[in-house]
Amino acid sequence: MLLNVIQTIAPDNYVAFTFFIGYIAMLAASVFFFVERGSVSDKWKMSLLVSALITGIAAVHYYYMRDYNLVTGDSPTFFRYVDWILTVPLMCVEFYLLTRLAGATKSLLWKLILASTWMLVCGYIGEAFNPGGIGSTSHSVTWGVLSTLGYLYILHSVWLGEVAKLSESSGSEVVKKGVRALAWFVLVGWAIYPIGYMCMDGGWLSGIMSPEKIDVWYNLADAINKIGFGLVVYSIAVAESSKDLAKS
Ligand SMILES: *C/C=C(C)/C=C/C=C(C)/C=C/C1=C(C)CCCC1(C)C
Repeated sequence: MLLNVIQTIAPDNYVAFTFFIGYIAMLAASVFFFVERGSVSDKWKMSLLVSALITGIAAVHYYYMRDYNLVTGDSPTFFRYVDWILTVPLMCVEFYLLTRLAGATKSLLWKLILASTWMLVCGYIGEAFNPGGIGSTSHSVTWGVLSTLGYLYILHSVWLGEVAKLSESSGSEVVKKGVRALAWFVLVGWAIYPIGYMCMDGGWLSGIMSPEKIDVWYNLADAINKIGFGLVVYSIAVAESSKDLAKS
């Protein structure tokens, strides 16, 4: 199976190659986060489980996306969005879990989940249902802007709003620094996606990147945002757990 895949990916096919390597990396990260649940204290196990789920769900999608791309040569837009709609709300769950001890409510969790779902549904309509041969700019821009509203809501919450305030009041330097690091992921790592979106046919930056390059770009973004994000959560969990241990 493995040999077969390597044989069918041409050496200059970076798109298929990054889908392939993305699959392995997500799978490895998932196993790592899952196993490491054993080395943190009970109240942090859930955070690591969610990290493992995020990369695990992505691994399954990467497996399909690689095949889809190899067979059709196209961008697996549908699988990509199915992946995002499952994994991005789980990243919102991570913010909730990190600030729960400082008093985060279920309503905060639902607001973040709703904003991320809105962002992705609008983005999918903008990408997948674009009428007209090479893509209509007004369609792409309208849905892109609507999607961005959801993005801005999350960005605001983690930098200045509820999530930021809760982490400030958590009384833990580790949580404060960790949430700030994750907020950087949302600001910089997540911004890679709307840039990719704008480079598509009909987008404001169309023509800058070929569709194949956009796939490589998205694959890179996913690796940073899913594995990197999970590693930050992991380091918070480990640091907080060692504090718990020192106390007991
Ligand atoms: C693991 C996957 C992640 C973190 C995906 C994040 C996706 C986004 C932040 C997408 C955002 C978009 C906009 C803000 C506007 C244009 C449409 C999107 C969906 C690409």
